[in-house]
Amino acid sequence: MSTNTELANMFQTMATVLEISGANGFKVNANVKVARALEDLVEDVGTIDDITSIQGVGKSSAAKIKEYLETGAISSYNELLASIPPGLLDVMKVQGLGPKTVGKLWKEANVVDIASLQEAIQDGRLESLPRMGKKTIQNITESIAFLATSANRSRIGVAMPIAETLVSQLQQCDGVSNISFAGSLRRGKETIGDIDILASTSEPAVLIDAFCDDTKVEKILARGDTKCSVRIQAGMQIDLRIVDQNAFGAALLYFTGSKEHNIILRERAIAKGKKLNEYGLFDASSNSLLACSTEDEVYAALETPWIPPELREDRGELGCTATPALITSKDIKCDLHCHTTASDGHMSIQELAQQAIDRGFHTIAVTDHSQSQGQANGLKPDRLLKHIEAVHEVNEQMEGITILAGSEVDILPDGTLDYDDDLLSKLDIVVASPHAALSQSSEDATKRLLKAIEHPRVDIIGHPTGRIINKRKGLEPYLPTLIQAAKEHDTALELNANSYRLDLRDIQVRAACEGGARIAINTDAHRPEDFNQLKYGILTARRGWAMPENCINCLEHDKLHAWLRRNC
Ligand code: DGT
Ligand code: CA
Ligand code: CA
Ligand code: ZN
Repeated sequence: MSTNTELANMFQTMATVLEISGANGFKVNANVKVARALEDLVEDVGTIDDITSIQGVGKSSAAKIKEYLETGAISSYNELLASIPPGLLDVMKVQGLGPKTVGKLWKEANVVDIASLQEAIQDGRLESLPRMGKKTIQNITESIAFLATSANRSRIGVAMPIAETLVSQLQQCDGVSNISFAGSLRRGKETIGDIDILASTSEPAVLIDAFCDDTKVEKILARGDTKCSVRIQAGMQIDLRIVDQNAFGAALLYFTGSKEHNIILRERAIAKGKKLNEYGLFDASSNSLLACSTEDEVYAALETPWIPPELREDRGELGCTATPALITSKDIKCDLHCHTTASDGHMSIQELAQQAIDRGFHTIAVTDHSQSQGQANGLKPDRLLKHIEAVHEVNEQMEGITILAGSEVDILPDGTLDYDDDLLSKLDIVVASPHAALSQSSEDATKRLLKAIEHPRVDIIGHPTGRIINKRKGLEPYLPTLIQAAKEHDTALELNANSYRLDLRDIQVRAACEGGARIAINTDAHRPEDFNQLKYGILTARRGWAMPENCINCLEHDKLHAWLRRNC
């Protein structure tokens, strides 16, 4: 974490603690402002001479920042944190509980942590408080359960860059012949418990030193000759294992998992008079090592096609007679859900189009937010009409790309859309997404999404459930009904590639593809770097067994544009 981010988090925490304690709004806001200013700062705060010159940072905050830069701590931060029960910050993570409510729960119902919150729910203390209806308490209960299942797992978007950087650094160490990450990360799961790295080297000591001395390492948990575990600043654990070069394939297979996939493979080995473990594949009678320097060799020796890591979940993959031809990043030829500065994006239409050209896309869709998204600067009808014109103008000017004038139109809670049909018919593409009322009942959610799927002007349902990984459960519609309707009306269901969303999720993607509905893999880019999130969408699509023919972003230019006109 950068110093700027660390400090920003501390100021945000101070604001939260102050608000929980009932401090006046002015003090709270001052800290929030400093946190924002630090987050937006381009240069490292440590290189700035006069900290008060940063917009939004007053004298007393500047003194705190200085104290941190000099001593690594802020005494008033520690005092403030000590002024409330430490467990209250966990209570803050419960969806729907803001600092003011948490303060009330603390002072009026003796809630000091998640456990006492649960007690207060059970013994009825919570219900006796004002504004704590049955529905609210039900939501709190569900959110606590959700938090428990997501505890200590990092989003793949956090874990992947850490692992990729580390692997490419360690690769440079003398003697390393093979190195790869394994585990759930290699399988492309949406959340990662810990990062597993596997290597073969003639100089184990060099590699282990480099691993343990890495600047990101906060604590060495275990350090042996062939196995090390560390915890890094981001709070994640990383395991490094050094294995024999001749058995790298078997080790990679073992440590990629999943455990359930491995169990079936081991049974298959036994049935063939062999023995499979992390050290290799052996002949059961002679105990001699069989060829297993690559995974391919191990699978081949078990008369099984190589299974892509994303499928290794014991979901039928070991019944395959050939390696499934899953979708890859190279198959993606367009992005159909992106934002510009017209709503809450940070790119102009030109910049967005240039990003698409740089990525070799034939088409890019400009889909800014619709009018009810006030906080995202959603477009009122008159602004949308002008925006459509502006997009078409840029499309005329720029060579080598088709730019679609679209919209990400809100699906309102009752399933109606945020623009009227006349306006919708002026758009080249419509992505309809739910943003509000995301805790409505399953039944209502199904009706709501169904109505949007059936709408002749809708091309894609954007992030269909609205879930946010580790934060918000989102809608829980009855999927088979939606998939059937999506197939009938040829409306695509999005797999939003942003690693906070990955919505639809892997098993839902699989159900959609098997049910004959088409998916759309879009980045929902707001900034240039968001396009790099595509890989998480691809990993999730592969986990959902998606092939290029299941995805509209794989269509060639003319086929895509014919599809967009299918209801005209
Ligand atoms: P995670 O870290 O919770 O996201 O999930 P994984 O799958 O990375 O699990 P992890 O880190 O505990 O272990 C990495 C791999 O090592 C796992 O996918 C399969 C293999 N493995 C670990 N323990 C066992 C075991 O007891 N039996 C078998 N067959 N494989 C194991
Ligand atoms: Ca792992
Ligand atoms: Ca592990
Ligand atoms: Zn969007």
